[in-house]
Order: sequence, then C-alpha cells, then structure tokens
Amino acid sequence: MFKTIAIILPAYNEELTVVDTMRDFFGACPDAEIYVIDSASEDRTYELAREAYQQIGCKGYVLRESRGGKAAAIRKAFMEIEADVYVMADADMTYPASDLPALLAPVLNGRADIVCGNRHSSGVYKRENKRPLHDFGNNLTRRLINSLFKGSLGDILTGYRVMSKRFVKNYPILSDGFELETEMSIHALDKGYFIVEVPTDYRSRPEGSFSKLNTLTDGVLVLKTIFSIFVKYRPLLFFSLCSFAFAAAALAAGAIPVMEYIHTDKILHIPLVILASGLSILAMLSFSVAVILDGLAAGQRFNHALQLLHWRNR
Ligand SMILES: Nc1nc2c(ncn2[C@@H]2O[C@H](COP(=O)(O)OP(=O)(O)OP(=O)(O)O)[C@@H](O)[C@H]2O)c(=O)[nH]1
Ligand SMILES: [Mg+2]
Repeated sequence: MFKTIAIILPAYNEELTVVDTMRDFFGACPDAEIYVIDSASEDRTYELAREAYQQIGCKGYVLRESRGGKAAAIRKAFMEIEADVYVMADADMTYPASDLPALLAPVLNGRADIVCGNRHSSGVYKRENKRPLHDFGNNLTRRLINSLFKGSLGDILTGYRVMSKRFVKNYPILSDGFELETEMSIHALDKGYFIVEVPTDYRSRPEGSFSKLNTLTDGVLVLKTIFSIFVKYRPLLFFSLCSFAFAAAALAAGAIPVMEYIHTDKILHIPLVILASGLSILAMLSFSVAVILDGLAAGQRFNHALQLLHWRNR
C-alpha cells in the first residue's frame, strides 16, 4: 500500500540553508510532501522557502506559526498535516537526506513507531560539535533517561526522526522549545512505543549560519525537564527519596531530646522537638504525595494504552 510521507522542517532565520535542505530531501524522497514551518523569521526564510516549491517542483507548502519555539512549530505541523509517515529534521543542512531511506524503512514496514537518527554511533557528532557543554548535557540526559525508563537509546536529543501516524496523532506536545526532543523520547519510552535507532551522519552548520540553541538557557531548560520527568513519570522514586531525607533529618533532630529524656527525665532542647515534629510531618506528606502521584501516572499510562487500543489509522 502506498504511504504518504510528510517531511517537516522547522525553520527560524535559516535563509542560508532552508532551500538547500528542501532540495536535499526532495532528491532523497521525491514523492514526499515537504513542509517548512516558519515562526516569523526576521530574514528571508519565508519568502525563499515559498519560492523554492516552484523552483524545485516539490509538494507541500510553508506553514506559519505565530508562537515562537521549535516545539510550537512541530505541534502546529502535527495538528495540521495529515500523512502516514512523518519525518522531522532541521532546516540547517546538518542532517543528511541521504540517510532518510534507512530511517524510513522501519516505520514503512511496520517495525517501529519512531526511528531516531543516532548522531553518536559514527563519532562524527563528537568531532563536528564544537560545544563541549552540549556533549556533557547530552550524556547526562541520556544516562538518566535510559536508567529511569530502562531504555538503551544512544541519542536522546536527536532532531532527525521518523514517526508513524499512530505515534504523531497520539502525542500531545506540551513543551515549547528545545525540551521537545527530550519530551518525545520519554513519551516513546514511557508509553512503550517501538523505538529503533539508525546511525546518521551529522554535518556542522555552514559558515555564517547560526544555531538557535543557547548552551546556558537551553541547558537550564534541560535540567527543568529532568526535574519534571521525576515529578510526572517517576513520582514514587522522587517523593519517596524526599520522604526518606526528611525522615532521616527528623530522626537526627529528634535523637537529642529523646536521649535527654531517657537520661534526665527532662527535655531542654524544645526547638529540636519542634523541628523533629515538623520534619516528620514533611516526611509523611512526601510519602503520601509519592503514592498519590504514582497512582495518577499509572492511570495516565493506562488511559494512553486504552487510547491506542481504540486507535484506527484514519
Ligand atoms: N519554526 C521555528 N523553528 C525553529 C525555532 N527555533 C529553532 N528552530 C528550528 O529548529 C531547528 C533546530 O534548531 P537548531 O538551532 O539547529 O538546534 P540544534 O540542531 O540543536 O543545534 P545545531 O547543532 O547548531 O544545529 C532548526 O531548523 C531551526 O531553524 C523557532 O522558534 N521556530
Ligand atoms: Mg540543527
């Protein structure tokens, strides 16, 4: 059966590379529809991309999203575009279209819901990436997510992905910016989608083209995302640890007045008694929150599985 393919290219101030990227993907997959999602770029990205459809002869059009952020652009594309298979890549010529057939194959033949282009398998990313902090952030997030979700992904933050319609239409994007990739990987792992990784090459941006990533602010965002992962997906672990810490502190604070009472029949350290009681209450509260949130998270997984059971490829 013929499957329609939509290639989604979010683009913000990418006048230098957007047309070449479209041409590259058209060459690799001429039947696909190509969609450029522009968020009010200040350069000529919008105009150049629009003209390129005629020049190249590819299907698709430019979508405009008034809200800024890559995730908002992808959310718009997932809502508005209908296709059997969705490809997400950057409009900056960093992901080679020649790898696309290998990434498409597992979704086309029904072996995967999501295929991630792994930039680390060949070692090219490490060589081409000139920002050590990004490497550090990538590794930290990858290790944490793999251990929390029992995954074995080599590249959690890759922007080169192929997804089935089933995945795309059952995935509400909640983030706004560069947390998107982390959120998407976690959603796929947590909800038990079939994930396949395929090695992909990675090129540096060409001279004069600038990344929209900011190591510090996006690094802080990654940390915020990690915190919210614990709260949303692994609350039992997180709040039980909090509860344990409060309980240990309560024991330490309470030990002195208890010993005092045993030996002298008096309690002189009243403030410590109050502190220990407060900490004990916090320990109990944290444990209750752990149990309640864990129940909510389990309910969400259950509802998602039920939703997939009723999902028909419309
Ligand atoms: N529509 C839209 N696209 C965006 C926005 N921010 C980033 N993008 C696009 O999302 C893609 C990924 O952004 P990049 O700046 O390349 O981030 P990156 O790939 O992690 O960083 P590099 O390694 O430097 O390429 C690019 O095609 C950007 O143009 C935005 O606010 N709106
Ligand atoms: Mg990029």
